Amino acid sequence: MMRSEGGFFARTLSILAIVLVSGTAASPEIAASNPVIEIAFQSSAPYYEPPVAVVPMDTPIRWINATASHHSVRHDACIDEQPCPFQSIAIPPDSSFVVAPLPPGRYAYHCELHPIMRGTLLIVEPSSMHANRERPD
Ligand SMILES: [Cu+2]
Repeated sequence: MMRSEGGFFARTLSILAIVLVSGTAASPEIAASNPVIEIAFQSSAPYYEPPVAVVPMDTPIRWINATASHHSVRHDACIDEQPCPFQSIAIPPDSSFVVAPLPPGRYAYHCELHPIMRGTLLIVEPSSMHANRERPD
């Protein structure tokens, strides 16, 4: 009996430890009620980290430039005369760029200054992050 209670407390403590670690990783300036997906510019491949970001549809996206160069974020459709979901100016070092929440879909984007830099946003409905509702019978 004592041993099983000890096991319970050990498991509870390890769960608390995980919560504390993830809480420390988040910036205290970003309240838990307003999560932001963060993507980092990089000077070498894959250039955007993560290169494919899976984002819940109600979540803003922030690109952070910690490199020594200017970079930008431009949706691929903005090159043509198609609707342009998002496009930044050249983002200086130590600056960031935020896009408001987007409708679900796949958004391929690039850096206007360095066309080799390519990334993708996968905007998903929150339910599809947990369960597959389209499972066939
Ligand atoms: Cu760039």
